[in-house]
Amino acid sequence: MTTPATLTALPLIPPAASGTCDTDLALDPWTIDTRPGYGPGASADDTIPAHAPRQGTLPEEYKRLSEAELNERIVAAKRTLGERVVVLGHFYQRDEVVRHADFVGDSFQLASAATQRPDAEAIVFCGVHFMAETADVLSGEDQRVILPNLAAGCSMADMATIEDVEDAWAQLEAVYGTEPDADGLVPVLPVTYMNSSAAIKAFCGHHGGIVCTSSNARTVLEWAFARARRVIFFPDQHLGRNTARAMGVPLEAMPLWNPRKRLGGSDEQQLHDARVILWQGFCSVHKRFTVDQIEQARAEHPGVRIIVHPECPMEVVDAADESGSTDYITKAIAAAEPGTTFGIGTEINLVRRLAAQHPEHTIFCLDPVVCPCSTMYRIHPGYLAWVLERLVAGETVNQIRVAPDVQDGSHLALERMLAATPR
Ligand code: CIZ
Repeated sequence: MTTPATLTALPLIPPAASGTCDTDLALDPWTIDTRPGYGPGASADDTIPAHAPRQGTLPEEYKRLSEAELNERIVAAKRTLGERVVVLGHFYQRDEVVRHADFVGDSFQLASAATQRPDAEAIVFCGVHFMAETADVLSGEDQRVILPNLAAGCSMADMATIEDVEDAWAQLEAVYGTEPDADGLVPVLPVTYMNSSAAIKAFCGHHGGIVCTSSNARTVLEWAFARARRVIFFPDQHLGRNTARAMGVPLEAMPLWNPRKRLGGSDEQQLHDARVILWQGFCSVHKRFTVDQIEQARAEHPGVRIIVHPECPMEVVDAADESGSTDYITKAIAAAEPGTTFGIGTEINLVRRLAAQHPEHTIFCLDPVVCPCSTMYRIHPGYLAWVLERLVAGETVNQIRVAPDVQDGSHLALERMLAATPR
């Protein structure tokens, strides 16, 4: 995790890019707040659940302020609030927002950072909805977690609803029963990626299961296999598949679960043979990376070191030199010999920030088209200025509150993750 003291704003379109995936990226997020989709960027075409939170209107004055004016007002509000507020900025967030963050990191690092500031009354999470929920679960009872734009969801997290997960579980129990086998292993355990709703984390907590991040997915699967014959992995099929395959689980033992089909689309025998049942979710940013892009990068930059995120499809991970979480990518670049050329397969805001922070290397995004995370894009400095100035005025807007029973179950699943150790 880093502190962003020296960040400067970067232009939206880097010079090497060949265009953007969506002309709406030139619009301010409030112009799309009332539209039914996720907004411009990689997940624009995913289906947003009807119950997903929507942002109410942003007061007009914040829409009219220039970037410089917003910047000044955010700095002034933060100065007035002092230690009473902590601002968290995700790696995938735009630079005009990240420059105001007290901590920059991945979702779990940031949720943990919130616990290091028990004095802060308010935690302003410049990330997406599931991250703010995790911060609410881990932070103190009197702390309030604020998401500057409520419409900043996560299309991957939204691909696993609690209703569909409960339905899948009931079907699996009907197939497997609930009794441990002769080795003491239960038939199936639920494992969820951090990128899931608090309700799914709580489901895992209440059913003996666990949470994982992209940094510890292997350790967590080993933990689960020490207790269960098989796991069902929510919601990212790619992280689940890439991790399990690296552990030697054959692809035939990893059926995909389609919540719209009976038994997820498998038959009973396939489910009995399964080791990892993969929920059919995906990240729309990481799905864009291809083997062709990697081949082109190798042709144009001999010696290039290709690192992709494990949310990328399996053939992309196979074609890369390495795969790892945002934390892995950040550390690998920091530790490399000066003069290294990196082709990176993850979200564009992080890649461009790493390129700016490491002029000693050549760093580019494998996707030539600028297509940021459309839900991170929803957090604009206008919303940040608004929530901070409301705090100065003694009002909390956009608070994320996780219900007490969901908090308990999520906490349990997160605690199991923290206690899980590598074999
Ligand atoms: O956990 C996160 O913040 C994400 C989105 C991925 C990662 O690798 O850090």
